[in-house]
Amino acid sequence: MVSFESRMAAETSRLVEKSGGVAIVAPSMREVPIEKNPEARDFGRKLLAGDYDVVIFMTGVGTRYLFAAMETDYERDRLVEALSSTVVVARGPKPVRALGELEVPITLTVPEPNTWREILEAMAADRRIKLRGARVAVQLYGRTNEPFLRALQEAGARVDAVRVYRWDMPEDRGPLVAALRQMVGGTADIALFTSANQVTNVFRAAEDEGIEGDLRRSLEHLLVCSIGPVCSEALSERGVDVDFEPSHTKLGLLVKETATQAAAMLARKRESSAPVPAAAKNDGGAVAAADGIFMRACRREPVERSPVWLMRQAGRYMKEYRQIRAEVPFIELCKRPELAAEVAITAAGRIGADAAILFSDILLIVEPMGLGLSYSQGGGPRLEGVVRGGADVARLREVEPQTSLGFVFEAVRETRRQLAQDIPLIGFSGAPFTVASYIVEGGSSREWTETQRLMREDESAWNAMMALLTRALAAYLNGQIEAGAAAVQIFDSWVGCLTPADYRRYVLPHTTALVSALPAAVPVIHFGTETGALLDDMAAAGASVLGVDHRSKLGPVMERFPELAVQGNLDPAVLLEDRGTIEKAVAGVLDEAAGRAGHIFNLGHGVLPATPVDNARMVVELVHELSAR
Ligand code: 1CP
Repeated sequence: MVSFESRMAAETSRLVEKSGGVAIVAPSMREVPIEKNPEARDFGRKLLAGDYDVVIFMTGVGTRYLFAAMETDYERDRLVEALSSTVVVARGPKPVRALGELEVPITLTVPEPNTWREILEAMAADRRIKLRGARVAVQLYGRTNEPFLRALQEAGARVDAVRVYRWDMPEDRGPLVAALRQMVGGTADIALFTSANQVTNVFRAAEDEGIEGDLRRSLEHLLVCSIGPVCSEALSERGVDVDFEPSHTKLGLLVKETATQAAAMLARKRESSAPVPAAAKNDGGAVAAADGIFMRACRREPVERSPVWLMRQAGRYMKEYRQIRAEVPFIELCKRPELAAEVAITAAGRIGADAAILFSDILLIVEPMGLGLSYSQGGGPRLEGVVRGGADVARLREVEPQTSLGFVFEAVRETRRQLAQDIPLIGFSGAPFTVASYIVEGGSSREWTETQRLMREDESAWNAMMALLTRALAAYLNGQIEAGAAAVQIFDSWVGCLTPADYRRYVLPHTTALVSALPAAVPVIHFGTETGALLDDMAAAGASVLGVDHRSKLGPVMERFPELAVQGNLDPAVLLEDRGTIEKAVAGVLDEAAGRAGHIFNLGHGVLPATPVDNARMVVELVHELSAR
């Protein structure tokens, strides 16, 4: 349940959890103290000084609030008197009523539909009003109406915008934006609105993020619950149908009654919403995560067949990829969102996978840390300015992904925008250890000796580097989630070189911090290779999906971690064999999973470059066929 409640945020969260739901708390408002409306008070001063010829009142609520703000400084009678000697324009019935209550004489009312165009026309038609050279004040509530202000200026007026705010956006918009992304990405089921102003701010945040359309679409699939008629009216004014109002306008009742009826109401709503054509493209992927088999399997819910995607499904084994790479260097490809999107979407489509993975690389994050990054002809990474001790660590720069890695978030948005609605997009990063191993070794390694040396010989430098990486990776993954990733995978590809004791001491605290910095409702796949001896400790890091390679036996892993979903684990080398061998191996993995809830079929590691694409496609088809329940 997403709650936009601000003042009672903690209380709402407690109520939701008590009723068995998962609370996504996204405060959407901050009350602005009435005396902190500088534009309103400034307006009062200038009005009394006779500085205005025309005053235009746009909204009823805003008019009342403007007066309340001015009255902290000035007597109402004086304000009304000053307005009597100006031209007073009321945009529609609501400001007319508010001005009536305040006993302000109105010079001009505006005909329907009361948009700014009618205001201009009505003023132009009124001989008492001359805009050229006039000093005009426009009362605005919340948002600025730029086109109107511009039109007034173009007509020759000198314009003051008098914006009054009762409710501003929260100081930290992060949780609100993250919740909107989850709604849009389909990882939320219920939206709880507990005031009309929340509706305004939720839509304002969505507009600022450029996802207003996505939000609207997501509200067609989510259960929309409103505390009462005023709030419902605000929603319906925005074209949002309200599914549920409680028996009384009370927060406790809203949560409780919603919780008891949610499952049935959701099922009805989803059944009645129009089916989505298979080829449909959208920019939100609203259905994707909510109902798709990949997301359901991540949550260990029952599925009609096992979802399947392949690690490194986009890459050199695929002709379409090689063609693009013949023209564009790898790093450039990662930095061009429209190309990255094309590669990710083509790959998922070509093999028929149930999920797409962002096209990027785990090492891009080292560039903003101040390390040089390049890729050799063969594709392997090379780093400059490797880190071997405390002094090197001290030189590493703190990463602010929103500025330095914005192209990745743009790639997520672009991929999500173009991807078929029913295919979720997986974001990813390296885990702190695996990224650290490249930073210390300077590139690929098979022994990781320098990494282990630093870890053991200078533990405080190691911890400082891991902590810096963890902060960067948390912001990086959260940015991908905000941009539309429905799940994320943390690749700790090389952590299997450590003993469990070393893992617990040098890695686990950092990976745990990373996982806990991510929203609980977003599935996190925690993957490593050769991790047979580490799985208990890896599970302790807190991710909801454990990725295992082909060296582990899947059945016992699933038995051992009944509370986790498990992803894996066909040997990638099998894809170089003939159909019979592939079929037997796929069936073998499915037998291990034995139809348990929470299995996501994948390879044990990435697709090998020599893999025929047809065989990758064959694996996906076989999984679909053989796992159908
Ligand atoms: O020349 C080229 O075209 C570059 C080859 C390539 C590609 C296609 C590299 C260099 N990275 C990628 C993309 C990539 N990397 C993706 C998105 C594609 C997809 O999966 O569909 C992902 C998820 C990764 C993740 C990645 N990069 C990992 C973790 C996965 C794993 O295989 O363990 C690692 C270790 C890297 C580092 C890296 N980048 C590139 C290569 C060849 C490597 C591995 C090098 C090594 O073995 O040390």
